[in-house]
Amino acid sequence: PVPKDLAAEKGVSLKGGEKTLVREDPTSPADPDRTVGSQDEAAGAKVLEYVQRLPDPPIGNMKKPRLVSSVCEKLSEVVKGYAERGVMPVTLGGDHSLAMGTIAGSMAAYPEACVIWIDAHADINTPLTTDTGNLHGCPVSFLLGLEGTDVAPFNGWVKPCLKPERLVYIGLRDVDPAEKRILRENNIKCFTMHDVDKYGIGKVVQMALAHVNPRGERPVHLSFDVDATDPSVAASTGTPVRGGLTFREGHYICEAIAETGCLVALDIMEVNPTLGSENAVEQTVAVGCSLARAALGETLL
Ligand code: DIR
Ligand code: MN
Ligand code: MN
Ligand code: MN
Repeated sequence: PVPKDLAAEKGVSLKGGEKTLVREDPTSPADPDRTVGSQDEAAGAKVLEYVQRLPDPPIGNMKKPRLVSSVCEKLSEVVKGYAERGVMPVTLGGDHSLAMGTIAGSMAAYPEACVIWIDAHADINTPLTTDTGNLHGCPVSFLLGLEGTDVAPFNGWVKPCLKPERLVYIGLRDVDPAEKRILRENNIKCFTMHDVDKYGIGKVVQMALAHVNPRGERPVHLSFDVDATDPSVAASTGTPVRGGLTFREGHYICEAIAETGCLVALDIMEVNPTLGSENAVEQTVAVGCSLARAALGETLL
């Protein structure tokens, strides 16, 4: 369950309901709502299976736009459903384009939420600026509603839901020229690896939180791309970049956010078990799980 004070403050209620936030464990057999998520997930799996079989030629530069859009739309509904019930959605992925869905879902349940994006990359290309056409390089631009993002199939469901001042990055070290321009023009706060070296991770996280959540009253969505960590820490990922966060720096970020008591949603992204040696896969999966546990407060006393 999300922190009680946050949940109570939002006063979220179930659809059509007199019932307010479920604070107990919603997976308990006594809870009549326990199947809601799994029904959604089953439907989501069917959507994925169906859409994967459809031809999905590029639209402009975007690769697999229909597949990505359908999966993210379904995911946003599942995440929103959990968040509205006061349960913390933890999404383990997977392509970071999925954050379009998870953050859309979080923002629907908690419009005042802020986003902390941990990544080697800014993932803020638009359909007009992307060179690779990979949508995992673009999710942030859709959430912000930047120029060029009002395109099918995404404009069928993604609405601009995130303000640039509610977003902060940590770990950046591979940002495209067009992305740098977008970050500058929108005045988005970024802590690169240079800043981590300069200030240390403790100060960086403190400054990042002071930027997006100065009074500690906003719900926090943490979107953690494992490629933010160094390839020696998490190698089985699609676009590794040397010079990343250490194992401890990655965990420190998660712990410090857990400590705020404001975390309402978590993504651990870009763990790809089809890449790298068996050892690399085992280590990357273990690191992903460990980061998730740290964000949920496991390592705090
Ligand atoms: C590059 C790489 N900026 C792109 N981005 C990655 O494809 O748009 N993002 N790898 O995760
Ligand atoms: Mn990413
Ligand atoms: Mn990345
Ligand atoms: Mn990526």
